[in-house]
Amino acid sequence: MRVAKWAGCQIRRMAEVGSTNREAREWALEGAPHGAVVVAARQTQGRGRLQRKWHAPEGGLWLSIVLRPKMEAALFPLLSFAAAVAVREACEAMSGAKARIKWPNDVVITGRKVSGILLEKEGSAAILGIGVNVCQCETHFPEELRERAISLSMAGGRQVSIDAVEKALLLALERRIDAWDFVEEYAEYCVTLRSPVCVSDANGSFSGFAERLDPDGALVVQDEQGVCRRVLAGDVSIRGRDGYV
Ligand code: BT5
Repeated sequence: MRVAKWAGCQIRRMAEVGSTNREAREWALEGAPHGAVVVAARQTQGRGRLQRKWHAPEGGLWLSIVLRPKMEAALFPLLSFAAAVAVREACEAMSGAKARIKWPNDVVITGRKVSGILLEKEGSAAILGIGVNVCQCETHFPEELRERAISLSMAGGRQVSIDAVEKALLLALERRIDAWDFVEEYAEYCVTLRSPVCVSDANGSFSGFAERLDPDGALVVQDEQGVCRRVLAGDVSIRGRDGYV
């Protein structure tokens, strides 16, 4: 099997951490190379976007990778789109179930979230945090997530190995970042595009139709008055009209 060249060139494995993103940020400050990875068996303070919590007990792949890509900082946000494409591919390959992307970078199977991605900046480096539910069963999720979360083992009806997901994911990620050609693949698998959505942020919410992606990853949503509005990842929460996806 092919292995990644730089993704995972150095790996710190931990039994428990607060957040792998925090560990990776600290390592980046100390000079971690491009591709350095922190993996933890469990996180006690896993983080999502917008100060949200990420539930990360044993049973999932919780990793953060330090990236020092040679590109303008303005393009950094696109790294999370590259990651979504890579995670989707790895999830589908490992579970055998169809995996899709919910804008900006959730990966979902049968409408439930199997993976989340958190991109942060640390000086000239990017810290890309990826969480994938791998072998949890339904009762391992807290009550409020049970209807909305899924693991690869649940989706595929078979045991999936966390190590195998890690290898497949690092390889897929490296390929997308090196080739920088993930936009079409993203659009092909994104269930948010060309569908009705409800967008909310700190100032309120509106309904509309997700028309397309701008080159910087912004979602262009036509509101009910026919006005096209650019929606930026990081600022908003987005739902399908009839539920999570
Ligand atoms: C995300 O945020 O989806 C980004 C999650 C990133 C997690 C990784 S794990 C490794 C690295 N270290 C960290 O500390 N974080 C990263 P967001 O789009 O804001 O979604 C958060 C929401 O997802 C929560 O409010 C819950 O509704 C839901 N959620 C939490 N834990 C979940 C889980 N294990 N599976 C599915 N959904 C979950």
